[in-house]
Amino acid sequence: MTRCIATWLMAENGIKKAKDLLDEGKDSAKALLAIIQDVESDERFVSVGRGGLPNREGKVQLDGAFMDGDDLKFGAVMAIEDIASPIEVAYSLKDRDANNILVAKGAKSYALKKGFKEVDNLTKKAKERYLKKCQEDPLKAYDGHDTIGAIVIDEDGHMVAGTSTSGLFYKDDGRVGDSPLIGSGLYVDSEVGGATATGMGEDIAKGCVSFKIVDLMRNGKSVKEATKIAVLDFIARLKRSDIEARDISVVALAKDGTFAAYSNIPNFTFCIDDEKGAKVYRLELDQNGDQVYIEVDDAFKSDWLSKE
Ligand code: SD4
Repeated sequence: MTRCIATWLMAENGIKKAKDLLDEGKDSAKALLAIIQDVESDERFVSVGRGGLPNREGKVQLDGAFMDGDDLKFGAVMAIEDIASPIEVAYSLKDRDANNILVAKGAKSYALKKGFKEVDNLTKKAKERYLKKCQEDPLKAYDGHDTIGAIVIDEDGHMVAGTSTSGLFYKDDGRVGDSPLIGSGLYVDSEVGGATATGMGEDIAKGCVSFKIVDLMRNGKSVKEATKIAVLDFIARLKRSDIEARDISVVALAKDGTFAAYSNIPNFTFCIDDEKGAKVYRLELDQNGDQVYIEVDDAFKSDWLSKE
């Protein structure tokens, strides 16, 4: 059995590529990179990779992380500029004994020394989007940002997880969200399963939500229960401090291939490969707050893709 899951319907094409690679016998890391790089390089997706959402200063600063569930090694880059694929740089860092989280200038100079190409991530469209945003009043940082987060299991039971994002639109220079933080934006352990989050990083990071989901599974909860409990308990905890949780959405994959999603927003979508191929589902909650997955149709997809 092999399986891939990823946040948002933008992952559909990448999931197809990953499934083909897994069917050819390639390992989970190759498949995960295929999912995330497909999104990073597709300029229709304005919140990941090239053409990502600029910060307040008009710079595209990207975050990404890779985690290996067999040995728990990881690599991460934060606020990296002028590099097209943060996930690939993060992946290249994971086997280092030290110095495997790099930020900003240090991350870029490492990447250039490693042979990654310097590119201008502020595409014409990203610049136009930024200039329009500058004229809005009041300026609001939180808008139209979706992170690609993915988890893959290969035929050997080797699990990996990864994330890539430009983070919040119009964020402060140097701001980092949950996505490249191990335990918050992603976590995976091949002995148990993996989870990844998308939404408001400043909230998600307070609860180490991805680690929490894996921990609940480790302690006997099903993947469906774990995602629901982790998100709802965390929202309740924030409420006890008078904090209204902003967007939190998660997907998770157990080592047996079962999967789940949970969210506190409407129309959270995710992609999964099953026996019949890549599928895109929209999450709904029933009257008990339990997850129902509805396959999305082409009209929903084109509507979503046409939104900026
Ligand atoms: C962040 N969690 O930088 C990311 C943004 C995101 O859906 O995932 N948005 O906070």
